[in-house]
Amino acid sequence: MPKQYYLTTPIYYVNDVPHIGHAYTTLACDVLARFKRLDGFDVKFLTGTDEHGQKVAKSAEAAGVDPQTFTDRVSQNFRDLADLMNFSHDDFIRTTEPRHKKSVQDIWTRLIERDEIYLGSYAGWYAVRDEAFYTEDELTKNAEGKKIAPSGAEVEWVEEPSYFFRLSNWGDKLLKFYDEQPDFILPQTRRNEVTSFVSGGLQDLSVSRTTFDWGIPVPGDDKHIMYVWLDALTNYITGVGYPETETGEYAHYWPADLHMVGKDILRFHAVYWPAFLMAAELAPPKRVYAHGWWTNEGEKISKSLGNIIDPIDLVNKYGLDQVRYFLLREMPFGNDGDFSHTAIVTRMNSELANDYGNLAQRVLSMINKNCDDKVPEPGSFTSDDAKILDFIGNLISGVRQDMDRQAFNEVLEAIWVGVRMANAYVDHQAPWKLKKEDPARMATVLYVLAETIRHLAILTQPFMPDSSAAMLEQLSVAEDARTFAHLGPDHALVPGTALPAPQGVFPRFQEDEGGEEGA
Ligand code: ME8
Repeated sequence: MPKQYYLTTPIYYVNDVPHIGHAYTTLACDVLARFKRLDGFDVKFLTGTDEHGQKVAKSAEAAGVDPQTFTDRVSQNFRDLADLMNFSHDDFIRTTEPRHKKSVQDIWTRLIERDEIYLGSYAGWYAVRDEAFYTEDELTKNAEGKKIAPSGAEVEWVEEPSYFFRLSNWGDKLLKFYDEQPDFILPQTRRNEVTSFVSGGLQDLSVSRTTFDWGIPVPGDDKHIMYVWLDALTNYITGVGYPETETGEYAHYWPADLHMVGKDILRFHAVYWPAFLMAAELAPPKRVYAHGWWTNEGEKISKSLGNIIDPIDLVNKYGLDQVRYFLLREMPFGNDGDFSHTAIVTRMNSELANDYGNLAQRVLSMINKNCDDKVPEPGSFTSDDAKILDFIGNLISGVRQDMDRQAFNEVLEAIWVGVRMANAYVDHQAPWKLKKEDPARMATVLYVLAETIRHLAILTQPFMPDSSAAMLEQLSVAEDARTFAHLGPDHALVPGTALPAPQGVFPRFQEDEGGEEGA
């Protein structure tokens, strides 16, 4: 039986068009989902949109349309982005769907039944931008003298009847839980942030609002709608068929293996969400990974600065797999990083076009010209041949460990050690010289290289699905022979197999023409 792996992205607010930050989080999940599928796991990958709350209601009002029409439109932009980026999610959830309303009302009822929610009234600060409550001592003032939250969002005073979740009861249990599951919050630095917040003492959390109505009504008291974060977080169990827990997808996939989020929303995922679940007597997820923040040429990305990076523009300019590669290669996952034109062009041209693309192009052209368009027949392997074949055949074990820590940049770095080793091997063996001197040895060298490229292309599939497929097609590797179970010598290329005409896969970016040049 394959082992299951359930991973999720945040569900994005439909107040705005998608930008590079949204594409980044979902890309990381997509790469992980593809990796796990190739590694034999039964994967469920969920993404979607967060459509209720005051922030979305205000955006709809500003756009002059009713919230449902507005959310239908903006949610579609996120699905279009997913198609553009070649994301392989298994489900796209919208919090306005009936299945989700049913799920949220059910978790609410479970919390009421367990006396984890009580009716009171809230008087305090609220930031619509963050959809979050703040205490006075968390606030500072901005240049205009307005009170702001640590995120920079302006706050407003709110006074209304409200239901509260007894979060104050959960501090010790959460600390015990973090202790028992040391990898629950990654990276480790973020874990310390959360534990010190929880150790500082937790207050009960307001979980309903009464001053607007764009949300899911509280069962039995429909003057109240549920706090948008309780609504939104519950999507992760709606996605696996909750409230049905005994059979079906919930029984199969829950608890989730990974909630991938940005560092801005860690507290909601690592404090509130496990507390809600434990209070409802449901299992908490296994891991929350909070990644870092992208800036644009050194500046914070914001609508008001007018420097939003549109993924559509990036893909049109640089190419899809180039963008996918760059985003996960450029910055150590977990850290903040800066997007710049120079950085992406440098990576495209040096690592993709020169190192990897040229390697494949050189080898495949030599095979095409000198080996009758067929996988060459190797003779016996020298120690140099065995060394590279052995290295490349075993890369997966380290890569698998890096992937399980979400160290995407390290995975790529490890694969590129293989790429550089292959380039050094070509230069050293100089097959073009062997053509006259020792054609049998040339065939062996080209075979070793073709086998090396087969491995590299199988390993790069999660990051660059289309380009890797194009490379595997050029080696006539069948579609059902491209999983990680096909790595190693047992599934090696069969000498004599006919190969199609070689084609460049990774073009160089040509600055002067402002576009791409065929390789
Ligand atoms: O917070 N760099 O939705 P949201 C990297 N609806 N990642 C970025 C980024 C940047 N500059 N900007 C945004 C919400 N992100 C809630 C989530 S989940 C139950 C509810 C990514 O539309 C990052 O993943 O504001 C961040 O956490 C997320 O977008 C916030 O998306």
